[in-house]
Amino acid sequence: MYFLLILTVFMFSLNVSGQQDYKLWLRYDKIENKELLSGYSSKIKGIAALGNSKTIQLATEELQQGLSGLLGMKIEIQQNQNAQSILVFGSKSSLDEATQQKLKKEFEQINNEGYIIKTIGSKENEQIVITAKTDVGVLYGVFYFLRLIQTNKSITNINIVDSPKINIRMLNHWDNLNGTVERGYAGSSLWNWQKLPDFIDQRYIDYARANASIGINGTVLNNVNANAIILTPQYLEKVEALANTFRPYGIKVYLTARFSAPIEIGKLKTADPYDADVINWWKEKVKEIYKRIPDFGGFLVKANSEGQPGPQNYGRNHVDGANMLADALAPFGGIVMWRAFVYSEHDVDDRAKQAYSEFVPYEGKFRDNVIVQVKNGAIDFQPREPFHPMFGAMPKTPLMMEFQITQEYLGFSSHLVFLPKLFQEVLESDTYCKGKGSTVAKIIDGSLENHKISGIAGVANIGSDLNWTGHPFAQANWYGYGRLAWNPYLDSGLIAEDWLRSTFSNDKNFVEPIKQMMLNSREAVVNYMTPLGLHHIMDTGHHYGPGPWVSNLSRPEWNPVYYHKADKNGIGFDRSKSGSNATGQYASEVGKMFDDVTTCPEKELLWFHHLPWDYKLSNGQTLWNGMALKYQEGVDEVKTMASTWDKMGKYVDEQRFNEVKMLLGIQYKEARWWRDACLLYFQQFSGKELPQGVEKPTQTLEYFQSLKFPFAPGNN
Ligand code: BDP
Repeated sequence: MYFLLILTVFMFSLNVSGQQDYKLWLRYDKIENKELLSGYSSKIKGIAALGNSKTIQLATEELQQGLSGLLGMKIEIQQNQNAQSILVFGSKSSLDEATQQKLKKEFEQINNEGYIIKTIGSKENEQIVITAKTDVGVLYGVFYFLRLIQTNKSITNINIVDSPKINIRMLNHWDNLNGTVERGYAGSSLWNWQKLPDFIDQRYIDYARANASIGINGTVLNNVNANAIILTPQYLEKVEALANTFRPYGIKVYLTARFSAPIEIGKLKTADPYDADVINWWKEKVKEIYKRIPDFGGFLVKANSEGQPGPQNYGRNHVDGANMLADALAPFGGIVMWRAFVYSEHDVDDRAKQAYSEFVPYEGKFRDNVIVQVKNGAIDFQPREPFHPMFGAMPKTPLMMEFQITQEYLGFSSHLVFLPKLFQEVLESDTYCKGKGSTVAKIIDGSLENHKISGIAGVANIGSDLNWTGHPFAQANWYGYGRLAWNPYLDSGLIAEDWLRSTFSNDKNFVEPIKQMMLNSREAVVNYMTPLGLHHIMDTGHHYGPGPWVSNLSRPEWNPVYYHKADKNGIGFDRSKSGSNATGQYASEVGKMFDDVTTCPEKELLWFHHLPWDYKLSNGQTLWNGMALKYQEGVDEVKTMASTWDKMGKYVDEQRFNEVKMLLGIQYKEARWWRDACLLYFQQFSGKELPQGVEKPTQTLEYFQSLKFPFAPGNN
């Protein structure tokens, strides 16, 4: 009996502890503020659910579960639209004529995924209607409505008309068929290929629901370094099962296509995109996929990049490859997302210039259903990169942004870094391609050139960890990415606040300091890893920790020394006119600004310029002193983050409080590691003492250089 009791208590606590993180931002805890609570309750006496599709059923369950939790009372569902003080929801065609008429103007303003949330009726007979042109639009509206209550916003005389600004809002999973995740730091892949198609893990449903709640509508299931086996019938059956699971949540499935698949699984001798058998093989393959998955999204392709096969193996080019696949997909409405992440060890030109040099000449040559996927940054997802020069350089070609949500270069899942701040900086960058105001956001949402398709991709940070993302705060990066994919003009502060209120607490004394902590976290990581425009100085292979000294890799542009170019005379990569002239790839207003050392923003200084150690920064410090102080500033910020968090115990459950506390401890340790290792290494060239205010390194350079991490995660 005694044993049983202990066991039950233990199991309960295990269960609860697992759930704290697992629920993400969809917690629906009861509203604490009594006044607010009674206000909400008086407006929602019941729910009328109109329609009976699977999606409407899900929306109904979500509303019932959400409101029951938030309001602490059971909410009845009815099918009748005409009762009093109820929340009515359903798509346009399910509403009565009169309501449809009342919302005519609003319906004209939304697209197929948009929604309307509006208070209608007289004071005595008030109703809130959540509606849309499609059932998925209704589901998005339901999540939005729940968020309003979760974050304690008013629902009085509500009038919201909202549509996503980007069509394709996508997660890219770099998941391998063996269950590992390339650059994944949250456990293994969510997809259990072994048990699919017969076993549908609850995790898949929870994943789809979480994505729908932030408007994500596409998922690429497998790694860009693709395995052709995913395209065999054996695996397509499993993909189909996932597609069926995700469909009611408005999520389409996409796959990466290995260019050499016709050889590897098709038994052809070639994968030449001009070969008739190859063309036919892809046509048949696509037909086979659509037979199983009628709403299949299309292919994502990494070709002739980092050793992946591609059209160039046959003397063809990216357009040839992309268009061949596009032609196979076009009859079914599928698209090709062709990645522009290319650089070659045989090209002696600056790596930062290579994607532009290779792709811009293809302007206007891709089929209508091809979208070119451009990484954030011409190098590779660094803590800070200037916006990619391809944005603004190919007006006729829809370009898709690829952000990295998984923290390959930002401390894996042990560092708290709020990425929407980084994303916002990039989205707001002005390319000047059509004069002032031609921001990256306007290019990727298609508004600048009126493109028919527009897209955004985020390399997922999700895995099998109980908390999904490894770090409780990394959930905010998944969440924030989704919110920005829906509306790339959102402010990251607002996103942080919504996330905190939904995930932790609405208490101002918690929200304000922790929001600030999140917003500062991006600059902190830049400072303790790569201040003043430094980049790509992490250790190689696994990318864990600092490695500015690495110089022995076969490809020059894989070595950190290629990027910082530190020597006795100074540090930085000269990409100005006198150097690689990467600045020449930007519109002249932008190029000129970067080119001139006096107008180049200091945060990008060493990205574009090689400068002497005693170069004077705007604050009067020498470059060496200023750089060292920036490293220290980064470390200090992490210390501040940790002490801010330490005061939050009363607002957060013990489990999550302790997790974040321990992780901030790791981050502080690793921030010091970065500072010490980089400064000791660069000091060999500067020959100067560390300035006052910078802590003495805890170890020698030799010690840092001797560290090895053979089992660092994500490097399979
Ligand atoms: C680099 C990653 C590598 C990816 C590659 C890509 O280190 O694992 O395969 O990008 O995006 O950042 O293709």
